[in-house]
Amino acid sequence: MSRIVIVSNRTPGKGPAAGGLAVALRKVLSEREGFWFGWSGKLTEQPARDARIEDIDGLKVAQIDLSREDHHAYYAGFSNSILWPSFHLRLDLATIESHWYEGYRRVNQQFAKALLPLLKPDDVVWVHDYHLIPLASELRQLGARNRMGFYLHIPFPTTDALYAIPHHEELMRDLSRYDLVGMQAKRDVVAFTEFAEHQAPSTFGGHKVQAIDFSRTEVDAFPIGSDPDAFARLSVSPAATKMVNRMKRVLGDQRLILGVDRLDYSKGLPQRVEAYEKLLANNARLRRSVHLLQVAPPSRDSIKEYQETSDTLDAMCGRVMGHFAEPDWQPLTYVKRAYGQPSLAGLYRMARVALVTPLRDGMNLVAHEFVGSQNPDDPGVLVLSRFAGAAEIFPEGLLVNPFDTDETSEALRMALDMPLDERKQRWAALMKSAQKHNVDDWAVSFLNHLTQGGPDKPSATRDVLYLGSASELATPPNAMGSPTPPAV
Ligand code: ADQ
Repeated sequence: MSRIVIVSNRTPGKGPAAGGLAVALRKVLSEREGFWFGWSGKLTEQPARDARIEDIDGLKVAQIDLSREDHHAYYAGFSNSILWPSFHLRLDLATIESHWYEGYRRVNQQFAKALLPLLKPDDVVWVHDYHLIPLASELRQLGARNRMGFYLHIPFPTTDALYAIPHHEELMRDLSRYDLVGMQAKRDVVAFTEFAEHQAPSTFGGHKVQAIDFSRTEVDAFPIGSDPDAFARLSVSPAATKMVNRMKRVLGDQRLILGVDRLDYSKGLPQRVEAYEKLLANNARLRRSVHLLQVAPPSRDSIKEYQETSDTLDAMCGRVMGHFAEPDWQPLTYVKRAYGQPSLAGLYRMARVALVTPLRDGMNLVAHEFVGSQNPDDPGVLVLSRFAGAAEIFPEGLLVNPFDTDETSEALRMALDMPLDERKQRWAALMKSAQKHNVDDWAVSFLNHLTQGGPDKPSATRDVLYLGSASELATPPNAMGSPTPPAV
């Protein structure tokens, strides 16, 4: 059986994996031979060309360091100030510095040069996320003919937003060098297909560029999930119960409305607080009987737009507190730190309502984790954004337009007033869907598709010839970097 090589921006660290995705991918590597490749998290002035190979908690990991300058251009720059906002349709929040693309490309080249010597000819390479779109291209330019798959963890943009991204044509050509491209939701495949079928090649500089050929790249939706049964167990574990008891002491019989997110402008946090504010303003009877807990640890806080979102949220929470708090009642708690999965599972279980209202999101695993953690005899209600990929598989949630805070506020009221029978009915359907889309099956399904073609199926290498630059043709198509890769 061929080895699996997982590539992501960061390699997993020591200790228990933080999320379901990392657990599922570790499981893949515990069941099949292979290794994980990525950035070590270290910045050095002159990074070594070769990867360091380590055994981390029984997992084979190959990692490289990056220079500070390249990392900034690649990560905070091109990936998170251009690709992230554009793919989330927030062109207003994109900052375009043209030199970042070179750093992004350089890091992908560095990944390829360090990975190639470790690859055996029949290894299957699974690349994760928008930081590494060019990796297959770079590996193929160096002669790799392996089967390669790419999974996008964020939404695919509309064609207009894609055209706003500098070098979008090269990036799309890079995607065509993968054998399989996996998206979060059907919506993303539709957006991709629209681009693929109606490309308007740039004629900038008078050189009309040929359309990109996706005929050898399979593109499909692979909706990612969590492990709902593990969350069901975790939610009644001692650590979860400790959190539940702590919260019960504070809340008494107030009903908990819960938000759990990374602090990111895509998650719609200010709109969510505004919807809650409207709920309290329009339903005086609910004051003192509900409490909003928003858990949102800062992320990417070196980027200005993230700091601004954080400031906006601080101000909005302060406004709601100022308006509605009483000496003996607080309408909300806003916690800017991350919690481990057991504590989260406890919070999910005790929440009457989960507010999962991103303005746009790939899937959103918090929705899955909340569903998994419910008490079947007294389940909470999921208020879910239509613009999360999760909306495609969770129609039994109360689906809202998160930009319309009146609608979200009304959905909140309905959720709080929902009779037990209806809550049970909706939750049973949600749980069935969460189980059907569990993360282990997701990984197996993606890898089955990727490996299905087998060694005889030609991989997406034709663009080596199609692009036709002298440097690319200098490497014979079947030349591997090293005939005897070091043992990984
Ligand atoms: P994220 O944007 O990080 O993921 P999400 O899917 O909601 O968003 O969460 C990922 C993980 O982070 C979950 O396991 C969750 O428990 C954890 N997490 C979130 N907030 C937390 C908090 N406050 N404290 C502790 N843990 C927290 C990206 C995409 C998503 C896509 C996933 C997976 O943005 O759309 O579904 O990757 O592909």
